Formats: sequence, structure tokens, C-alpha cells
Amino acid sequence: MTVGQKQRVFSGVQPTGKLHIGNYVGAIKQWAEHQDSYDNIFCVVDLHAVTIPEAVDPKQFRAKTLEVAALYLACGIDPAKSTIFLQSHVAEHSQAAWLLNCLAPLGWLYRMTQFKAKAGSNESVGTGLLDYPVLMAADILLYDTHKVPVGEDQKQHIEFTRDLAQRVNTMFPGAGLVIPEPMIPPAGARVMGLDDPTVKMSKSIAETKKGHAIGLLDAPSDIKKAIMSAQTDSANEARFDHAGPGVRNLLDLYQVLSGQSREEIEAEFHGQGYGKLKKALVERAVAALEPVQARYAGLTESKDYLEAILRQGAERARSIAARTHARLRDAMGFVAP
Ligand code: ATP
Ligand code: LTN
Repeated sequence: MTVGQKQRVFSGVQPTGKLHIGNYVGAIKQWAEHQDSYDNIFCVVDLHAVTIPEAVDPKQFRAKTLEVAALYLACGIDPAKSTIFLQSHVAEHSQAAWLLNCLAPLGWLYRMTQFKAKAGSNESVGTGLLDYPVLMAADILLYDTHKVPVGEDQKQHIEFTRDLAQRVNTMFPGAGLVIPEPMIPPAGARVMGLDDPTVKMSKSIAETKKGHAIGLLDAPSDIKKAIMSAQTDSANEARFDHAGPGVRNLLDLYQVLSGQSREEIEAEFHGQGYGKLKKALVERAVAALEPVQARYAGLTESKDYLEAILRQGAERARSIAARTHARLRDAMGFVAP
């Protein structure tokens, strides 16, 4: 069910580390910008974060989870317009994931590139890592979601969710699952590592590598250091279609943060040496993150407020998820409780 005529949006971020500018421009920025047009549900996907249990330190995990929730608010998600909650607070996610597990072909899961990249040849990874897309499908399908705003790396998982929903609807027509669409931003959907532009900027890499990412809560001096030492090349091609991967990454980031057109950016920086582009990008990044950091600082002083938002969010989320879960159970022939 949606509010009025508005379509539903659902998305989430894992509390696996410090949020970076890729998470912001690829996902959270567009959540905030489209807030008025949709009925929005934003989740901190803490159950997904334990799919690599070696990386979980219970004390830090709790703090990181609340940090991500506070950053949603600091990035402009307004609890009056959007529901914000923690995935583990709504039991239907795990319950629906079990039902979907039984309906998801194993072969589809083996084909997921994120699983292959994260598992490598390690046979002792937890089953949850393989099963990750099924839990993600449960997240999305429980809310009869129309649109899923994510970065490009999640496209395959949304395809999986669509295929699974279609399969469930065919096997159990009463399920009536809504087939969701990905919503991928035209620019900033795949920000690359500043230290290595051949890999996607990622929270987990940033945990151990300084200079890999721009953290949303980084001090201006750290932002400057990371950008000024970003990998570039010896050519002097500050043009979108001719630049090497490092420079292209800086240009793309500049484009999203400045809102300028490619032509304007090329006119400003081509033939100028990369120093000028880097300095201008530092200014844009610091200016974009300043209000986020100011709001975040305010929120750390009102823990009760954040917890109340999450409690109310979970209540609303639960009321929607329970209905869809019941519909799926009923369609499959379970006896009603
Ligand atoms: P991890 O390293 O733990 O996998 P991550 O940095 O890849 O973390 P996620 O929690 O997997 O972040 O992703 C949260 C959201 O941010 C998703 O919508 C994802 O597509 C988006 N996202 C992640 N990294 C980038 C990136 N480098 N550029 C653009 N969007 C990104
Ligand atoms: N897999 C996503 C996080 C995620 C998600 C979701 C995103 C879990 N469930 C539902 C959108 C909708 C990631 O970013 N790594």
C-alpha cells in the first residue's frame, strides 16, 4: 500500500564502516532529493552487515549502526517524510527471507558478482554471504517497492530481486509481489577509489587504507589530503571522454558536487594541470559535507531523539511488512497464526 498516489521507494546501507562520498552521491543524496515525490522507506541493513562476521566487533557494530542512521538524517532525510528504521527491528525481513530462500535457485546466487568478489576461493565464508541477495529481495519485496535508489554495483541484486519476484508470482499467484525498478543516478553511480581508480570506493577498503575514500565525517584537512594525493596520470586530459580513470573519477565527482555541465567543467579545467581540478574539488567536497557534519554533530547530542525516530520507523515498517508477509504465507498455503 502506498500513501495517496505516491509510489514507494525503499533503500538501505550496511553499517560496515564509515560512510563515504560514493555512498552519498550514489545513494543517499538521491534519496533526499526525491523525498517529496515518493513514499520513502530507508533502512540501515544491519543483518546484511554480519554476512562478513570476521569484520564485526559487537561494540563498534552497535555504534556504527546508529552512526549510519544519524547520517541518514544529517544528509537530509526528513523523518516527517520518510520512514527510517533498523532492519533487525522488523522480524519479517528474516522470516520472508526464509520463504524466499526456498524459492530462489542456488544457481542464480552463484552467479552474483558481489558474492564471487567477496568470497573469492574461500570455502569457509558464511552461508549468509551467498544468501545476501535473498535477504535484500525480502527487504525490497516486503514493502511493495516500486523504485530502489542505489549505486551501480547493486544493479545485479535488483535484477535478481525482479527475477525472484516474477518466479514467486508465477508459482504462487496470490503473492502479488510488486516488481521493483532500480533507480541509478546519471552521475556518481560508481565513484572509484582515490588511491586506486580501478576499484570502487568502498567502506570496507577505507577501513584499512588511508586516502582511499572521502568519509562523510572527515575533517577538511583529511579531505584535502585524500583528494590532493588522488592517483592521476601524466597526460593533461581533463576531458570526460579522454581522461584516464583517476582523472575521470575526479571529473565525475566534480560534476555531481558542482551541478555544472561537462562542457562547463572541461572549459574550466582542460589544459590547466590537474592541481586546479583537485583544489576546486576539495572546495566542493568540503562545502557539500559541511552542513552534513554540522547536522550530525547536533544529532550526537540527542540520542533519545534518534532512538525515538528508529522506534517509530520500525513500527510503521512492521505494519507494512507484516501485511505483505501474510499475503505471501497465505499464497503459499500456510495456516494463518
Ligand atoms: P562495503 O565495502 O561494506 O561493501 P560499500 O561502500 O560498498 O560497503 P554499501 O553499503 O554496499 O557500501 O552501499 C550502500 C549504497 O551506496 C548502495 O546503494 C551502493 O550502491 C552505494 N555505493 C556504494 N559504493 C559506491 C560507490 N563507490 N559509488 C557510488 N555508489 C556507491
Ligand atoms: N546490498 C545493498 C544494501 C541493501 C539494500 C537493500 C539496498 C540491502 N538491502 C534493499 C537497497 C534495497 C548494498 O548497498 N550493498
